Amino acid sequence: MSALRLVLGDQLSTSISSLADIDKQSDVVLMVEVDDETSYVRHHKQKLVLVLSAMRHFAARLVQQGYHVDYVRLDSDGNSGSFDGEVKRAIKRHQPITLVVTEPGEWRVREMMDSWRQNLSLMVEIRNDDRFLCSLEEFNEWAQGRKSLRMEFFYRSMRKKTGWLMDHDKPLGGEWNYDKQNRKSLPKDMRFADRLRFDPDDITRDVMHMVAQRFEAHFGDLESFAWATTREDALRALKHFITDCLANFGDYQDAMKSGEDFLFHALLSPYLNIGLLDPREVCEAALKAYAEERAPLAAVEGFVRQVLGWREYIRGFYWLHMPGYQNSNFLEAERPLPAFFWTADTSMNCLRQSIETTRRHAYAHHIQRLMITGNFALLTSLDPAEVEAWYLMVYADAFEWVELPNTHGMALFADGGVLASKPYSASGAYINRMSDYCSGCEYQPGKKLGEGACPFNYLYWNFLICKQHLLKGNPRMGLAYRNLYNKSADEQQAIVAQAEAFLAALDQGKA
Ligand code: FAD
Ligand code: DLZ
Ligand code: SF4
Repeated sequence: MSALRLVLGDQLSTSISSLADIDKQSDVVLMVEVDDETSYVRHHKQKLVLVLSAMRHFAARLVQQGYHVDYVRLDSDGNSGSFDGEVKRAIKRHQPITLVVTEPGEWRVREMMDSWRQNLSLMVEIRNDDRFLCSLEEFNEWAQGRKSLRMEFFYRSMRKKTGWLMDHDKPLGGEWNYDKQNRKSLPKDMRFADRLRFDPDDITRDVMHMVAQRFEAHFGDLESFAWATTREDALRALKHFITDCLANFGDYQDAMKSGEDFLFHALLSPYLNIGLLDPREVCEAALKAYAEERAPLAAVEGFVRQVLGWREYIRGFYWLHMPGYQNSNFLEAERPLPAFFWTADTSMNCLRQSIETTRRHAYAHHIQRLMITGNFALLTSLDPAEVEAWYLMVYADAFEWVELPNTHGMALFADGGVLASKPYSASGAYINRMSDYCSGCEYQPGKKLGEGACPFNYLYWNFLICKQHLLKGNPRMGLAYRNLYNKSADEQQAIVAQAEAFLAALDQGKA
């Protein structure tokens, strides 16, 4: 045999670089289910089902196409439980001349692959992951010499590079970014499309059964699993989003509504991140809808910005700052994660809704992640490492390259502003404006202090007070601090007292 080609659980694309130039006669594709990966964090049950079922479907597809696939299941005899052990066992079985892999999405796996070059007695070829629209070399070049790495400038360079939504060298419609039009609140009588969900087939049901037994104690509902696990179904999900949701995506991107878990969001991140969809085809589908006048410019630009801008930027940013990016703790946050992040047992309705959605679907949309759970973690100084582990566990789309910058940098400002120019902190007024959560809550968003006051209100001001030694000098915090200093000393004292009482109760496990 000539080459062993390892394909990981988030590399499920037939165009993956490790399979380029494969010789179907003499090469073997190795895919392994291993305890290390299923257990390095206690993944949501649905994330486990998604990855393992998609791996099994992908392997079956390769076999159908005539590839020789060596597939090791979690319960296969002799499974060593790690990529390292399984690669070594497969080398013994197949005696290859080379091992070909595509670079992984996480630093810890990259380190392991690098060690194979030293430790394995065969040639190890680690290829670039060219499923992204910006290579790591290009990103590093863009980043070099810049004082700050703001996404907006990266995004503009990617628009120029791809020519997407461009009128020669100018942005189509005259603006680079239609974000200001993306903040509408939902009209009361808004109708939502029935979202396309997928019934589990035999392969998925088998995996669900295994996960129910083996990972019983992991967080999350299992029975409501309805993610696509094949490329064909992921393409159906893309078509459904473009046809039924994209036109409204921009306007209501920041909105939240009780009982509506998905609104007009794409629900495509799990498929993009494990390789069932390609970011280029996803953007091109949106651009086609614009060209055919099925979606307005602001919606299409808003969507392309997320995929071509944010997703590519976050990936380049992760690799630029690893290893060690997670070690900073700029805001000196040390509080343990409250138990209600697992149970949703809290009287704050916005948090309850966001955590219940997460439990039901291994999904919450961006504003729930950033401005509800993330904002709460920021304002209450939750330990970044604990919060990051939570985000990595509970979402079907969570892989460290994308989870860590979003959590550590964007939501928690734990890097002190390397990613974001200021903390995404907000009081109850913002949540009330963007959602209907407050009408179902025992607290009052308009009340700043005293009994029944929304905790986000006094926690917000308390955060500014407690962190002023760290944040006052930030030019983008000027207005917030001017508003704070307009408050009398008595009012500031009352804010701190109520926030301290809340935090003390939180520390005692009261939700
Ligand atoms: P939509 O809102 O419809 O957006 C379309 C696509 O744009 C997404 O599918 C996604 O691929 C991309 N995208 C949008 N925003 C981002 C972003 N900030 N970073 C990277 N890609 C983006 N996304 C993940 O894929 N995995 C994660 O582990 C993850 N963790 C997050 C943690 C926190 C604290 C925050 C604030 C955000 C996180 N995000 C993560 C980004 C974003 O919330 C999700 O990509 C999005 O909610 C996925 O749902 P959707 O497909 O319906 O996205
Ligand atoms: C997330 C995940 C899980 C749960 N299980 C596996 C697995 O058993 N085998 C595998 O190849 N990949 C799995 N993955 C995805 C890996 O964690 C991912 O490939 C690495 O973190 C690198 O990004
Ligand atoms: Fe959340 Fe405050 Fe609104 Fe309750 S009142 S839902 S705690 S923002």
